[in-house]
Amino acid sequence: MSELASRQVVETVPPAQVFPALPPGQSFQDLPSSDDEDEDDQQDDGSGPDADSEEDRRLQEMIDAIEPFSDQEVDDMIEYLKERGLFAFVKRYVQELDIPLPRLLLAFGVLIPPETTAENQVRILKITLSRVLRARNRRQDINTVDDVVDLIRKSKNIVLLTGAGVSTSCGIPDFRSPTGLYARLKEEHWELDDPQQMFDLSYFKEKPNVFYSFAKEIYPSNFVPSPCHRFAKMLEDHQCLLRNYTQNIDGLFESVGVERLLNCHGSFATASCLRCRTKFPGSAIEADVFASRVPLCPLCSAMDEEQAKLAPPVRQPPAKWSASGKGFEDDPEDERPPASEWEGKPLVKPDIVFFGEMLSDEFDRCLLHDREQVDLLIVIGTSLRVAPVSQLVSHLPHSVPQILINRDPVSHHNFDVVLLGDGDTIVKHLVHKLGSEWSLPVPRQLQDKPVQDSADATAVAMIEPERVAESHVWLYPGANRDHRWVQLVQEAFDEDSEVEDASSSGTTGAPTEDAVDQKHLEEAAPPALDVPVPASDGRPASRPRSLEQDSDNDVLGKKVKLDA
Ligand code: CNA
Repeated sequence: MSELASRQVVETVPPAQVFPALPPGQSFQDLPSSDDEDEDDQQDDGSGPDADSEEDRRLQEMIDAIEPFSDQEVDDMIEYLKERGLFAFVKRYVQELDIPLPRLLLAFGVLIPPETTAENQVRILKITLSRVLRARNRRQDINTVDDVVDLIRKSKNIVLLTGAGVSTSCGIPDFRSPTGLYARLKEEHWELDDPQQMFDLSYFKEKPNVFYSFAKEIYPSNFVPSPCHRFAKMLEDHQCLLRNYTQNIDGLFESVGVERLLNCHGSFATASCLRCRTKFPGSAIEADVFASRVPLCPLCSAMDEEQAKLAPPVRQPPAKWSASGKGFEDDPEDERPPASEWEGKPLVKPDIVFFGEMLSDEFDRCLLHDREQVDLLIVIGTSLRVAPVSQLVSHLPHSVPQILINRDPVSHHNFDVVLLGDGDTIVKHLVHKLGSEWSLPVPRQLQDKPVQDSADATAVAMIEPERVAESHVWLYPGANRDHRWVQLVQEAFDEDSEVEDASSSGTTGAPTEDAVDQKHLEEAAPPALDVPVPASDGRPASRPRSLEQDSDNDVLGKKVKLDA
């Protein structure tokens, strides 16, 4: 049976039980979109400078009414949140210590009007904590390729987070690379306003033919797993893979035998009727996929036919016709033509998660369990732009080392070591450095063919990644070295060394490595919401600072897939 059917149940507390104080029917997942926040924020009350100072006075009064936390207490809270996670934080500070939300929010620099409803307070708390979680600080003690090799060698519970980039060398395009699906869909003039519509549930219901005229390109077939897939299997064989969270739907990790696998976005292994929800094996729609045909549910279709045969022919009672003759007077709905030729048809869709669909609860369960075990995170081949999977990196304890292996930088998150370049080359280089006890398993597709690996071995041994200045960023063949983020790192570290030189001759004022992190975060930071931020003693800053925009506004799974 499929991966979807074989759910692994991990004993842990589901989020709903951690938030009993939530108003009934509410969830931490029904936050407003960033657009809503924008609207709220940008409403101009038409006030001038006088109104501004009046507003400042009002804010000051509100702040004075709240007992402030000390700097140390705020630091401890942030530390607790980043290490123990959002649910543990809420349990401790909201439920056990019973701190009123306005006071807690003020500690994080957010002042809310007294009339804010309980429901909105919870909503704002969730946004605020998520933002704190997203600002991970780099570990300064992990910088080099050798550090990465040491970490792999000694870690017992590695979490892998993988994306489309691990399968591009197998011939399956990713979404966002210059040769990826989005670029192609734009070029090839599909009837799409936006390439994401190809994977949008509402669009699918309206025009399933568009998806099915394309699906064969990503349908798992005779692809051979890449060295990145084999790397996951190697970690599993060495008993140090806690779980591979993959966003991929191509079945290649299964094909190489990885078992500790979570298909976060589902897979083609099964398909379901959108009307009666019957699940079919993926093979049932395979012929349709390759023939670019929309599969319909055989059960519903048979029932429809049966009903059509049994139903007496519809007789239009002339007395009820409208004067215009366009439809029944008492049922204007009948005048509506079907929205599309597919409306009402029992469409079958592969069980891959489209934009607009929930992820399986298993994502939450696994993440809640794994965050307590993980000792190393390796992210390979993903732009980290699809929530909620992209948020996994923020929800693991922040002190756990995080490594990125990718062609392009991921500038909205701080990894400890960034290995940029072709993923296959990088993992082969790491395996080479790990030593003779480690090797990539040969996939069954290659077992009876001469393996290129031995020829590769010499080439791999020769690889010397290039370090970007004295930073934690290393460039391998295939790296997008022209990316602005790489240049920023280079500049910041060049300045750093210049200032070091200068300071040895008496000058001061170096941008530190932190400055790079800050710089690139600012670069990637979306527009801001004006929210008052107090100074650390709880007093307001002269002008409110901002919360960064929360485009994916989720905390822990069970959420629509959004492209940030
Ligand atoms: P993405 O947004 O297209 O990002 C892919 C990332 O991989 C980019 O940052 C590239 O720099 C990087 N990359 C591409 N090729 C390589 C390479 N050879 N070596 C190293 N890095 C490389 O895709 P994401 O995975 O981040 O987005 C998640 C989407 C993509 C999920 O919803 C998937 O279902 C979806 N998707 C999956 C597949 C697949 O299953 N193979 C294919 C296309 C899209």
